[in-house]
Amino acid sequence: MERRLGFSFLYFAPRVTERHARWFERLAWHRYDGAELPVVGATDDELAWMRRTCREHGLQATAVGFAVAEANPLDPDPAGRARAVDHLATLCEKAAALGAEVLAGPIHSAYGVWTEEPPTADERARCIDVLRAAGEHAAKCGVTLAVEPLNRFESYFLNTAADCAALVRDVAHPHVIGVMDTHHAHIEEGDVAAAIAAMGKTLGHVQLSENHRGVPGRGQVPFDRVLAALDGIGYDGWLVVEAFSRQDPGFGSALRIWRELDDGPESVLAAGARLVGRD
Ligand SMILES: [Mn+2]
Repeated sequence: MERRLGFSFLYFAPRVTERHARWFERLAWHRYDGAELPVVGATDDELAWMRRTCREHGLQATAVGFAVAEANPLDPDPAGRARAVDHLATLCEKAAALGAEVLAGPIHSAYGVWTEEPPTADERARCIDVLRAAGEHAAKCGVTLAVEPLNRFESYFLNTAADCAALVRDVAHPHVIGVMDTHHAHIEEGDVAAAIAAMGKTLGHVQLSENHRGVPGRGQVPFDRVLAALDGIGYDGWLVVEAFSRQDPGFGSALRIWRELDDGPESVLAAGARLVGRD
């Protein structure tokens, strides 16, 4: 099965601008089908430029975003949850402005907000309501919301594939699907292939990322088993290579990348393409 292969521009920066122009050309050269582009801080002009640049190089866009503290889906205050629905609706509009059909990321809870307790049933119920309402906006925009579990050091709310699948089933909206990011899964799952099999049709978006977030294929993630498990469930969504770096030093530090993990962008692009036999 030939699946669409993407590359996350979060490798370069949290904000994609004209200074990243040459990397769109390089993605196309390495036979990627698409670019996963961050939308949270993106202006209308930046979104329009990214869309044009993707089109110029025959690339499709997917969008990546996250929930924020001032618009937290888990907020006990209904006004906060209303802001969360608005925030996710805005992200859907930005994704649509890119021509993206998927908006992926930790949209279930505010990134970097901790209660110092495990998730509660009330928080889960609030999240379900917010995602269902956001799913309506997503449908109007022609976008699907892809909910990404994170490892325990980045989220207390949604860590495992099983919890993600159960959440997606309970949201029960056709425009809300689950994500598997192999970096987080490497920390949280006992068996990544079994986790994929158990997600079944709730799995709608995949990010291929190493345990150390560096060059894919040079770490401990068993990508052959991951791809075979995806075959096993008939997965036909995107495979997005996600690696991080210190190309943008501030963003690298925010993501706790303290050393060089690769030999530069070309090696990461080539390794990502090689994972699926494109290079
Ligand atoms: Mn990810």
